[in-house]
Amino acid sequence: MGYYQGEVECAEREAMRELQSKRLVENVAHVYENVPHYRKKMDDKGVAPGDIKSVDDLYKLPFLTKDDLKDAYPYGYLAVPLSEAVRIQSTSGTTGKRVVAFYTHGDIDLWEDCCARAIMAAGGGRDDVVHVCYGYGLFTGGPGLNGGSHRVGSLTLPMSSGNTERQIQFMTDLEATILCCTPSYAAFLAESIIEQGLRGQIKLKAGIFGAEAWSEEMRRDIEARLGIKAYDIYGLTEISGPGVSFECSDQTGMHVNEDHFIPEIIDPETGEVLPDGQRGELVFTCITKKAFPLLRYRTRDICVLSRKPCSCGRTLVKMSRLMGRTDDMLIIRGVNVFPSQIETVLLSCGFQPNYQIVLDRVHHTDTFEVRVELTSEMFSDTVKGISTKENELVSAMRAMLGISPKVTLVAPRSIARSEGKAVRVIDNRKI
Ligand code: DLL
Repeated sequence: MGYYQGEVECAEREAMRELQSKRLVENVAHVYENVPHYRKKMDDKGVAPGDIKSVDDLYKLPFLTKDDLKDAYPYGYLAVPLSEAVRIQSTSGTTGKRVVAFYTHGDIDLWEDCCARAIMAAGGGRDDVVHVCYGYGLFTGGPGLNGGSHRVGSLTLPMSSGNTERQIQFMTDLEATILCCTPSYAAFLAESIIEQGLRGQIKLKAGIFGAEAWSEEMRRDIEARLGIKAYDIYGLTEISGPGVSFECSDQTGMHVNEDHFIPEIIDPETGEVLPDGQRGELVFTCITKKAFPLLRYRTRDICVLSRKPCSCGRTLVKMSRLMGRTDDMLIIRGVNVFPSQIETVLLSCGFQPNYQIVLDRVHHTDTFEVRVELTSEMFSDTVKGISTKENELVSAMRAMLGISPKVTLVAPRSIARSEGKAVRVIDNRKI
């Protein structure tokens, strides 16, 4: 499979470090000059732009958090005059102020390049038909993959989310070959396509799925049901959107577009930088963006970085599949639980990843229920058969998590489907 920008995607490590250092020095000066909030942070820490001479000095810079951005909402971190900013995108946050990210023409160009790299890594090219059903509008998913697909020269279907009937009709009529959406929506589309007996009519060969956590088991399940190869893609609005990193044919993690975004892994408690291979919080520094170039932004996403050679030939550092977020980790009766662990158990026990975690607190003790949809085949099972399945799930979850949930099996299709990011947790605890 081809590269979109092979010279950077496969650059020698030393050349990449030099490029990063040069760009870092430039962007630190740009931010110091144009963003009073960050200049104050640097001054408070006693760091001057001149102290940052190469990537080795990155650790000297102060961190930025989502709270910093919210405190300076909306324009506080805009680093160019308004006359140069041409676009905003915004996070899907449901509480409080959203984060608004700004783009110059150049920022959009580099973002689209990153998405183009992802599409080519998934086997896309001029002859492909790319069906984008990430949301368009403030969410970055639709605009990002749409732009990347144009750059590659693929025919782009700007479907946006919703209206599953219409999605399937366009997918079959226009013979879409690459599907871009959240993994939960891909699973739902697969379910609907199979139910309608249309599996033979789809021409998909690949999917580019991201924006939410999904397990290896879910990947294999979607791949089998749609007959495609499924690629992970990662990104966040604050850093640009999808395409901060993308998976290649090796399917063992996502290559970070580190000529634009330098990743670090830190200990979320102490802020100390951790070596490759250690699990911690992912931090990004933007070295090319101009309108909203965040430096050392703490993503709250947990993963591991690896620089082992990759079979695809790219030398870009790889981040593992996300292992959770520092803030979506549930603490149930004192035990750390990630929704992705539950998904892994469900798929390995023959269920679909249609589930909801319901938490409450009764007499000062957490209650922990996992509602799981039966598949249509299981639904016709005997009552005894169903209760055996429930018990199997409880034991498998106990083995994975160290605590036992109450498992309630519910009718097929009774848990609301999401067209974007799935809502997995209902936490009624008043803590
Ligand atoms: O979700 C950007 C995106 C769009 C990525 C389409 C991939 C595809 P936000 O709405 O700002 O941006 O949410 C960012 O979503 O910090 C992660 O916690 C999570 N996330 C994104 N991609 C993945 C992934 C978009 N591949 C937040 N796996 C991030 C797991 C992901 N979680």
